[in-house]
Amino acid sequence: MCAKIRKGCLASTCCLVAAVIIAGCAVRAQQQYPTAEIPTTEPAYIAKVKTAAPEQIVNKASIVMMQGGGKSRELQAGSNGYTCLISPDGTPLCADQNGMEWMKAVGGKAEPPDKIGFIYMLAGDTGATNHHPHQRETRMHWVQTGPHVMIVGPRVREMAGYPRTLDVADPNQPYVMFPGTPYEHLMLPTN
Ligand SMILES: [Cu+2]
Repeated sequence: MCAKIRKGCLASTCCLVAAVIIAGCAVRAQQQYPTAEIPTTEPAYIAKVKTAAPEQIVNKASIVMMQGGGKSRELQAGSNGYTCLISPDGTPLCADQNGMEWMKAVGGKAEPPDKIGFIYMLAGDTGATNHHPHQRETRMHWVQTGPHVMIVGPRVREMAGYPRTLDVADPNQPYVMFPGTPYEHLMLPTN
């Protein structure tokens, strides 16, 4: 809708109403991405985690807070097989068991297990360098994605027909992140 209004505004006489709506669009555009902050208090941490997945999933998931030295503390015990947390880059997420194994492999620079995993990131992410997960500081091939889910694991390569370019043309459409690396996975926008 925002793009449509902007187009119409350029094509005709630009009015104050359209300007106000466009300003509103800009605010919403910023809100589709989470901040890099990792809250240090439990209530704030849990509140941010809750933006990662549907309420009924988070309510029955294990919620963990990363501590120093690769340790984590469980803030909520889970019963549905999902684990929710805030990643070191500030992105809140909920992952199934295989999704967690995959993320540990990425974090530990290890080969991911030959499994398929699923991860919710319904708050969007804080951005990534699409050529490699361990070279984020280069800001090369930078891509930031709004609310999405991810299918991860080496077997995702069997899902054909998704763009595999380093520079993502449109992150509002499904695409492959980290193409050609052991960590390539599918990014599927949800709105
Ligand atoms: Cu993601």
